Amino acid sequence: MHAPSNEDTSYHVAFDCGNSSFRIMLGTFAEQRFTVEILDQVPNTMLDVDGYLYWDIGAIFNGLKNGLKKAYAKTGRIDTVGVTTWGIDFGLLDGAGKLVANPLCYRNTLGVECLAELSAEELTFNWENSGIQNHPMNSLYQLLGIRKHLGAYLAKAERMAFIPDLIIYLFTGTIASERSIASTSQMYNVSTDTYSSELLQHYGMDESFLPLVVRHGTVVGWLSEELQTELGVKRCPFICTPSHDTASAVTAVPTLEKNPLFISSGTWSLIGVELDEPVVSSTVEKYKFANEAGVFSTTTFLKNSTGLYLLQEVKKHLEAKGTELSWARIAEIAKEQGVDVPLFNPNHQEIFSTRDVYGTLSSMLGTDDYRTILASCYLSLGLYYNRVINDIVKVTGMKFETVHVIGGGCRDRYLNQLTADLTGLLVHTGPVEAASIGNLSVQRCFMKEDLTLEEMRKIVIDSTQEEQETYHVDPSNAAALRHKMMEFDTLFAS
Ligand code: LFR
Repeated sequence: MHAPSNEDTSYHVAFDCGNSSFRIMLGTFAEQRFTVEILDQVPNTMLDVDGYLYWDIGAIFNGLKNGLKKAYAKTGRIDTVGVTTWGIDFGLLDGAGKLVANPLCYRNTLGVECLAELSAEELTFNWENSGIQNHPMNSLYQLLGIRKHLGAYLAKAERMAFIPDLIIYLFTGTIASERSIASTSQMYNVSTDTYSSELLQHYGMDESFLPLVVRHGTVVGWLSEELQTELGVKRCPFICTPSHDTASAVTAVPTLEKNPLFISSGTWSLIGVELDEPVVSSTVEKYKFANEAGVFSTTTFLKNSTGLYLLQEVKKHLEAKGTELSWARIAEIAKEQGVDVPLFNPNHQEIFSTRDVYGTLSSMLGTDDYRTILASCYLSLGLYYNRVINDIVKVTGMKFETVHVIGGGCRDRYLNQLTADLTGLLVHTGPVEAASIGNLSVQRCFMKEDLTLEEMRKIVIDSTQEEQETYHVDPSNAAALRHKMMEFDTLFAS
């Protein structure tokens, strides 16, 4: 065990990288509580090169370096660092350890065609050997798409590193991964907790191409000497944490109940339940759930849904047209419009692949009135949450009283209330910074090797008490919503 420094306070940094921005968070741990501060928030942008979208990893690295420097200047000591990012995407490295190109973004449709060509048997084979639902953006299908369309790019590559692995590599020189991010690739078998040799063999891939998976709580590497000099920051360890943001966020669900039901709400909404074991059955395959790997040995059994991306894109469109709306005003407009609005499936393939979300929504909904479009986005999202929660109940046989909404999206009071009214559940919200707090909690294993998930959640509960809220069902809307639920179901009947 590593002794904490002579004082009782320790300082931890979480790099929390999302699709729309990345943040450098400082977690100060004292008296069994974390105080979390955002030191920097930098917009994350995609680069459009020759029709493909790439992440600007150099800009991310620079922003994170500045943040680390800031944290050190503030505290004079950094005990540990952890990284958490969106899932699926990866960088390719050549034999000399140099990036072949910027990492491609999952919003490219590279995997769509490859997935469409697979037979039903092959799709089942891929599901059974991973426990992850077949989706064109999964790293497996992106790699097949790269092989087909960007062969030269792949020919130079000797290994891959998922985005958080890549970030840790740039800081420490060590390449390693962990189970939560590896599971988003669909090349990891969540039942055996190793990469799937069956899948790799089937698609002619070598395991040495993939980053080695190490255990949560262990040290991945130390800040490189070069960066210690460049940044004037003392040597500090980078800890293996759940580096997929969903897994970090679920670590911070503020409850001690077993199998909590959650919605991790951000650009994406991940609707699921924490389980002790994956469930890889034909029923689950049919309902298209994924058994993503969570913190330690847990499973985050979930469905990926487009989330606040819809509102982000409408907001962006309106800004480009000269209408600036705050988030509070957006929610207010949607609420004013009410629930008598047209509906759409938020996970329609067209919405995933288009670069003009507003235009696509407008033609799907048959209106160009942005107020109606906003209200449709809220209601359709809430209805989708309800549908998925009903499916979770169906396939797991579990019963729930509460759904925990965590992450930035839980600031949206109108969406929280709609979620309560539609699901009939208590909606418990917070923490907003779930991914960072979950990540920081696992970093504490460096100080206390045998820290349990329950102990971490006690820390989270105590650290975030003031921001937690509960929403109760408001029965006044019940009849209108029931009608909308039936209408929504017809969108899925085929
Ligand atoms: C959420 C998330 C989802 C993944 C999507 C794209 O932030 O990580 O789990 O499906 O982003 O990577």
